[in-house]
Amino acid sequence: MTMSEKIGMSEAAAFIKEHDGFLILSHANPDGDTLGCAFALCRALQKLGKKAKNICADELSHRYDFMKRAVEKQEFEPQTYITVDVADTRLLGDLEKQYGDRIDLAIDHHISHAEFAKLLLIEPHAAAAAQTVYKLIMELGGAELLDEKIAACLYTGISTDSGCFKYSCATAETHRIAAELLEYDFDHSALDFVFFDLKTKARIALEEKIYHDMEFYCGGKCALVTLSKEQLASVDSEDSNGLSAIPRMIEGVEVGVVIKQRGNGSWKASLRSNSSVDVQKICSVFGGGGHEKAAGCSFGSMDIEEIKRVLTAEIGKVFE
Ligand SMILES: [Mn+2]
Repeated sequence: MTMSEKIGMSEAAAFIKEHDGFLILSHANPDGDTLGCAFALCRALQKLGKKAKNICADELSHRYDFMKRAVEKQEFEPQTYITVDVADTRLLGDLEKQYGDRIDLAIDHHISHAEFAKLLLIEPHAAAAAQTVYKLIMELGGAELLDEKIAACLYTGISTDSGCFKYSCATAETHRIAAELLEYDFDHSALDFVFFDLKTKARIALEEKIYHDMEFYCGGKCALVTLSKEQLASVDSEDSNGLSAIPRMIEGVEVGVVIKQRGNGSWKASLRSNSSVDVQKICSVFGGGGHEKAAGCSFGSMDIEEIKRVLTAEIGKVFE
């Protein structure tokens, strides 16, 4: 077990300048933040004359093609390992075994960050890890290093993690960084359309099912929906992202819960809070984690009725 050291922006920049051969790792079931960070940092490092590439355990949706085009394909033996937006090595998926214990620098914004890397650049109040990567890139090369491709990647990270700037995690700093990014020439409106408005027919059918099957607990303060692996089979993983936001859109609901079944039969619950309820705390009871207003936990292959019972009982405690 290596000791982790928390560092600041200038130390992280110094570390990067002293090293080379970077492999940047994103979390499995990737989202706009982990990929936006990885591709933006990769491009910035390549522009600094470093060898850099990034990987993810899972395949990327075509929505991220513009990010792929931002980096050059480089072949080399990695020497320096950086994770972006990865709260725990478990979230690396199939990459955990090979890389989990050799991460040099973790750049993250999760309160529940597991401190697995030698160096930690953690900003727990950032709406997205992309905010931290933005500051790191500015530290490395300033506004000249940043360009429209890096800006588009970072903007996507920030917009997707903040629900298009709607979530309470979107602070003045979030908006200031986004404003700086918008100085570069990329079509943010087209990105927002693709990431927030555009839906496949399979996704619409799944949403229909969610509204139909919604259950209410805690006197209507908790809305819950379960999605079996059969129900999820019709959509790809990209289409099943963001479903967790749906139950909490109902008036009177303070905690929204979506429990999805994985291909192997195990269940994963995603909790979203509309109020002062700290769902990170609730999920930690079941070994999970995340943020105050968005968190998750896993239940293995337990009986779904039992999962619903223990989870809603725990949620009910905060309303007592
Ligand atoms: Mn994130």
